[in-house]
Amino acid sequence: MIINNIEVFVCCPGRNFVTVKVTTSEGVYGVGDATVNGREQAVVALLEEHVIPCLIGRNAHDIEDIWQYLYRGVYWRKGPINMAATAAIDMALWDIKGKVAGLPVYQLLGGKSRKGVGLYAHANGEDIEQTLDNAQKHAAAGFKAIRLQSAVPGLDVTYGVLGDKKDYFEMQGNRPLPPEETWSTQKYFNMIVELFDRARSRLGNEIQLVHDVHSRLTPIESARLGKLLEPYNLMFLEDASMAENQDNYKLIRQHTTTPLAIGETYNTIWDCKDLIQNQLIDYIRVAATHAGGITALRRITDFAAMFNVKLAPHGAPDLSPICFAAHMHLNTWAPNFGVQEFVGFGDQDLPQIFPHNTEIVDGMAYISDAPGLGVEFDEEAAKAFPYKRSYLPISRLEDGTMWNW
Ligand code: GCO
Ligand code: MG
Repeated sequence: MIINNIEVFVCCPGRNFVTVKVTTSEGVYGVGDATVNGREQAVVALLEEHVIPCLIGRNAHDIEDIWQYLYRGVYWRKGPINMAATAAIDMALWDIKGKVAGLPVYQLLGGKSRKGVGLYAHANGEDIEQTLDNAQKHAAAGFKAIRLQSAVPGLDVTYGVLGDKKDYFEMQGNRPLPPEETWSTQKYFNMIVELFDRARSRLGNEIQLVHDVHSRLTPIESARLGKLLEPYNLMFLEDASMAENQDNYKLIRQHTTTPLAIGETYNTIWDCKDLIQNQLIDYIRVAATHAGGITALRRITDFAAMFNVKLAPHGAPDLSPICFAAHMHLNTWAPNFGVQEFVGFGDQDLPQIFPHNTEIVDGMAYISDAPGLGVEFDEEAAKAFPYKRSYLPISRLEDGTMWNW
């Protein structure tokens, strides 16, 4: 089972996706997701020039050794570009191993820990009323957990909000330069408590509520927010603050019992180690694509289990259905699974390029028993959607100071 070819594809069905295909001497192939939003071609260059030449001729079954080769064997370790390249190869190798064994990847990880995977849907709106209308639609469709993001009055755009207040979902494949947005913590605080207060009145106490602060607050502001939201019993508050300095979360934790989640930008177990072992968070939100693939996430998940931290993988639309499939296998196996973020499977272009059989019923996802990852990549269909340079927005305070987007 020798690796004899590795190809990299970039397509843009609304947004850019970087897909890796590893083919073996027996003709069995596997696919992996290497998408880093706004930095797609950097991963392509790394793969083509520096990673792929080292892997041709190796045994495709040596997943762990190849992972170590790409991590330990590289002097310039870690980082999103490097770890996304490693991740895509790793996913493709698990896909191959599953196909050869005739088993879905979750069986190789240890089998099922649950019947299905609980999802949280996104509700957003141009005002609180519209956000809650959308949340009610998700609840009526069976979702038990819902993320609420509402436009901040007085700001032109708000993270996570669609329509006229559009932010990151729309036009993703058509931003040749980064759009600029304004942030005001004061204006945000004037809206956010009312959002959750009215959410509990409208939606009742059964629905789990999630909110993404998207790192806009300082640690003491996050602590205050967590405290203000305690009466509304959130499932978690996500990215309350940046955590390059992991001690930030000590400060937040001292002040609030609102559960905390972080990790979508993390690339290795080292980025989450202090937060997990000091029990400063409740959910770890790493993505298989950005933190080194299935091999790495399995290790992070086991480590997190020792400290009552649950796995809640990132599920934004810039992660391809291949990454979603990798998460489905991890979530189906992980004894300490929490919840999976879910934004739908896109319009018909996406399912046509990445066909799969995951079923969604009543806010739960059920994995298919197809061998490997259970997701395909249709190279021909992808050709109709060529790469377009596109950036995420950047954020500034009202006086023009650069801020965290
Ligand atoms: C989420 C994330 C996304 C990111 C996006 C950036 O919780 O879903 O915060 O919305 O902003 O993935 O590429
Ligand atoms: Mg997030």
